[in-house]
Amino acid sequence: EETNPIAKAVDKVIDAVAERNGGSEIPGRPGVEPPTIAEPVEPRDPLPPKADQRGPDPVTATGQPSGETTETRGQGGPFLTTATGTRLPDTDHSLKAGARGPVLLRDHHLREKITHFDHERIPERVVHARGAAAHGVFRAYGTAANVTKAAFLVKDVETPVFVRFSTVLGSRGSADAVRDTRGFATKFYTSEGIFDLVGNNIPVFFIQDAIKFPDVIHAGKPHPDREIPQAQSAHDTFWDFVSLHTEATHHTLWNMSDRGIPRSYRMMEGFGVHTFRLVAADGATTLVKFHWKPKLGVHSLVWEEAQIINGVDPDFHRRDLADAIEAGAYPAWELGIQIFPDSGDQTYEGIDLLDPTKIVPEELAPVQPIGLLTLDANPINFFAETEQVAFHVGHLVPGIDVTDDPLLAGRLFSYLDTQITRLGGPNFDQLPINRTHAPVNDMLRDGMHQTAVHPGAAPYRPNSLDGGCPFQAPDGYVEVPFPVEAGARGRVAPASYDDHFSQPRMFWLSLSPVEQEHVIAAYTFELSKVYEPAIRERQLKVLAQIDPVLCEEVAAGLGLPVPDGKPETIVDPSPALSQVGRTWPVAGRVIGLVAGSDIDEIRTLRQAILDAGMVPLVIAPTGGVLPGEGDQVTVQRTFAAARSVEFDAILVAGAPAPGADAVGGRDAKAGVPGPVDPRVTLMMNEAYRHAKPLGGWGEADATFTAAGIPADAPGVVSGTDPATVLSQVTDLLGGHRVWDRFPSGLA
Ligand code: HDD
Repeated sequence: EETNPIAKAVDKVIDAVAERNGGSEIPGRPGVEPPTIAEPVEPRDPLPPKADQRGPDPVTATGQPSGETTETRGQGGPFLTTATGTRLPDTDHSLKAGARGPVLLRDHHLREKITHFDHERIPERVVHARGAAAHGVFRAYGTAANVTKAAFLVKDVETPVFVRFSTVLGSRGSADAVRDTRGFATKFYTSEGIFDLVGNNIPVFFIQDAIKFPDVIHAGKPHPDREIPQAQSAHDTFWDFVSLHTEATHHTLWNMSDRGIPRSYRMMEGFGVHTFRLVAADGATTLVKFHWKPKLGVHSLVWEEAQIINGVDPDFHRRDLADAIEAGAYPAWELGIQIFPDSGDQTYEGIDLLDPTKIVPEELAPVQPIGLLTLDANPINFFAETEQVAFHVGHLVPGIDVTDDPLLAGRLFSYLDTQITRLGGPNFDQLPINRTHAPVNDMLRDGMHQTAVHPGAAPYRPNSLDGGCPFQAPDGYVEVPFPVEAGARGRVAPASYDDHFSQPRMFWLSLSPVEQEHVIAAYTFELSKVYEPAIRERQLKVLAQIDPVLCEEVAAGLGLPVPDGKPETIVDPSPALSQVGRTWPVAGRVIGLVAGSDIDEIRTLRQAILDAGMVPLVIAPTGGVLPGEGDQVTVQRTFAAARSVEFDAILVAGAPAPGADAVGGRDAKAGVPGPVDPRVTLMMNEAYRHAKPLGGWGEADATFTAAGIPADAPGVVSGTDPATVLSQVTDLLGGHRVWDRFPSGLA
């Protein structure tokens, strides 16, 4: 029968917990004794990975099937040993001369344990240090077969993938919802070798030449003296650099737009950024740009919400991705390509395809779908998979070639190089998560952390000792013999690279008034954090080149005069760049349900929300279960733990909550009659200001009034029938937010 995947997953978890507890059910369920979680006194099987978890496919270091299973890997056995397999009777006490005597240096187990621990961390990535990843599968539609011979793009071929999302600037422990670019890196384990598409959620880059990468990153990272601020661009060095280096204008504008604060990794677009060259079976070549289009649509947080999230739940995006996959609500993206003829000059409609600060509007070159990516399993071990995965733009397969984009050229060097430090030597390709699924017959030998045992005597070519093997493959990877433009050697760039403002203007003009307002607020916020007046003034001059209204509004916010200067180019907007105005699936959206005293009503609504593929979270003054007859309803968020940012919409049940004096009222223990609990008022008020759909029935109006929410405000649904209110709120969620609620002085 067809049931909601989330409901199914919840049942699965309940069953698994029940089984682990020896057949009894989970606490909070009818007639169940709470389980005792006692320390086992004899070995028993470890818990297997949960249903939502999968590790890298077990292949050997040379790509052959290993015969290994997930269960046989790591810490599966009953008895503790040293790293070399000697059994240990005690790991809780150091070896001492007498109970109160000195610890002895000869304690090899103590030394091994502490030494290994001392080296548990590896250097974090110099950029994109904080990330979250998942396993999945890519299924090709076959529609790219006429432009590329890549085997994984042939119709119906399924390719395992591992995808890592990331922020760029923050360190490993920083918060998720910062204003930043997001990485979107995909490893395709194809039958012809690994293909890595190492992209971002923003289709352009700050710089046109890789030699500037250390500059832009040094400017964006925290100040070198005090290491402040963490994981953000709102500081002097960043704005100093981008106001001087105006080729960064386009990317910076995207960062200041809603794209800089995605609602979820599941709701971001991804872009390969550079133009790539595809090669068909007959040798014909085509230029393309890669796009990932999320099935759930492209959605963002609002800035205040993002800031609150970073304190309340710094793991917001990481948790959201893992929870969705665990619940069976698998995120999916369509891979698409924009196709351009491989003309000699590598331009399209006057746009330089080798300039990574430029896009080609979708209205000029539609994105043509070529396959579907579905993420369906969480990693088993964060370090072994998410941390040790090594992406490289030079991991290419026959049918996909790079272009002469100078940004890409530097990247082709950087990724391999950085992994050698980060992963401790040149054999990181042998780590389980990085192993190709294609057979490996390289002649690379030895080195730190070599795990393959290479047979044979002749790792060189030509040889006769190993029968001449491996032979060069006639169908192997060949670089396209594209002619190189003749010219004098020099540190130069083409004239087209000087246009830094026409596309930022196009992006600005493509946004809806609400989105433009958010951009103005973002620039005003960031520049307010800049101490040096000269930098603020200089950046205003840059904004004047994008748009006069943008510049005036930000100048007004900063209390600075509007500089001279105006846009010099006339451009058409690209409506595809706006995120607002369409309707999207609501799968996985989180609805907060402020419980009333009618437990039947809450039970029914909870189920209705689950049936719609969304996630209900029951909110009540205190934890435990809601009092009442029949199946119990567990409270998932107490007033003390609930904060608006966790919910996409909030429903307030009509009758007063149990233990409260009014709807969402004070804890009965406080015994104070009257006003709505201030924590509920705050929650509702924030949700209102963040333009989230709100609903309530019966006495819920008291809560809205206490939170300063006008009864007739857009997207506030009051009624008498909870089911009708839920259905209207669900419709509103399809548009992500109640956009009319933002004040718009620009329309
Ligand atoms: Fe990069 C990591 C994306 C330009 C040098 N980059 C990294 C990651 C992503 C990108 C998603 C994280 C991969 C992961 O999850 O492990 N980078 C981009 C995009 C760029 C770009 C879309 C421009 C179009 N990057 C870029 C340049 C350079 C680098 C120009 C150097 C010249 N990037 C690196 C790196 C990193 C990296 C230093 C750090 C960690 C790593 O590679 O594995 O090599």
